[in-house]
Amino acid sequence: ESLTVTRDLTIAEIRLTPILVADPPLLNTQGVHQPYTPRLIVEVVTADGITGLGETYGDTKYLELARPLAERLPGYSVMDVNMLFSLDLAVAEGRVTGAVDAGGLRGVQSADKLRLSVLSAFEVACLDAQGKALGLPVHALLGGKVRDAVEYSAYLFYKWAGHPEGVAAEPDHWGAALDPTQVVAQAREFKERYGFTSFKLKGGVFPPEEEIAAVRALAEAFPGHPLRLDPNGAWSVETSLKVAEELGDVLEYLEDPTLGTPAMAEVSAGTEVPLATNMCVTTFGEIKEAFTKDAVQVVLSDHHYWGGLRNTQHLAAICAVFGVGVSMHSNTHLGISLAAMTQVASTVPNLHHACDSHYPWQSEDVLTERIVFTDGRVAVSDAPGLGVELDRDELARLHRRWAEDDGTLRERDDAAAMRLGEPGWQPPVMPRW
Ligand code: GKR
Ligand code: MG
Repeated sequence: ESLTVTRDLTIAEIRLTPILVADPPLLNTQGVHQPYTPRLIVEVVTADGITGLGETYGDTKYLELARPLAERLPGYSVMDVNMLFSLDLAVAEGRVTGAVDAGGLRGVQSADKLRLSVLSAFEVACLDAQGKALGLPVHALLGGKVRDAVEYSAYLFYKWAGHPEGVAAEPDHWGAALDPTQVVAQAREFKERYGFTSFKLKGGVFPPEEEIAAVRALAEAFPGHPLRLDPNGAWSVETSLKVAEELGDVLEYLEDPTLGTPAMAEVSAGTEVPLATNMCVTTFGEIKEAFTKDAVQVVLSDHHYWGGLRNTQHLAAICAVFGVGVSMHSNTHLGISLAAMTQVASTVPNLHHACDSHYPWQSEDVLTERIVFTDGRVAVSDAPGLGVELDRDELARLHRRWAEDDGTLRERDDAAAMRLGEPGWQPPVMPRW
């Protein structure tokens, strides 16, 4: 059957919808998740009425970049993805300040990274529209899938039972997780509900001995299951090496034990435990130093800040050349991002570690059907585009929540959320331990 495209692929309209999505009180080294997290939903509409979907961070700084971009794109084709990345967006030079990146959980905060985080949502939306126009899944546009399902790991968090008293929030059923027994109970529920067989624990919350005990408890409860611990750089080199020694027999990898490539390289030189990162290698410019110093053995892409699905493939190719592993980490996100992760992950031959996803923590989504994990995997959709459909009522409801917010929740700020429970709390000076 020949493929004939008779549709007009010109971009007629871009719709940007900032939303606030419910988020449980998940703890990390920078504080705790706010009850609602901002996300931005991007719709690229073609002259023929095809709508492509994208999703990215929704803090004001991202919105401010997305708006002028949205005005410039009508008239271009959804096929013009390379052009999209060459558009000169007016981003402030130098480092971006402020809480926009949740206080440093995702590495260097540069203007270019901000630009790429916004562009990625437009790239994904264009790919979704292309796929819908051609009747092809996004993975086919990326060269085709090499697997039919993508494996994810359970993403375990220390958490409070609920957001602080008096703070408007959606309740969640997960309960508290503040010690090894509760962490194991959380892991068990993840396994029962979604079939995950590998586990990542977000650390950097309690002193290392307590987190070591939690990982040990997981190893005992789930023998042979791959385990990771990610303190987001909260430890010194010395502490990192101690943790590596104590948990070396059960860890698949340690994720960002310490901050910065030189310190990661020191840890790497002193242990056989592989190190993974989504903090010291977060841009193409950071690769050379890290790989030359053998600072990391696995790079975790985030297609948002790496600049989309094609850049994620470029990253994977570079990692392959250097014999460095590649996988993906996540932030609070909805189904459009999960669909995009799954599509690109299905095309990466050298993806040998389960990706992690926050998705099970999100009780809300803007899709008509939630994406399902079976045996810890998401089946790779072969439907046109990303294979997902927007639930306009939910989108409108979550947008109303954003519109009605007094501005306090429009910027993700985990430290501010922490202060509501513990007045005066400040993010620790790193390394904390
Ligand atoms: O959502 O608390 C969180 C995570 O700590 C997230 O912000 C990180 O970027 O999941 C990420 C990670 O792997 O470091
Ligand atoms: Mg991480």
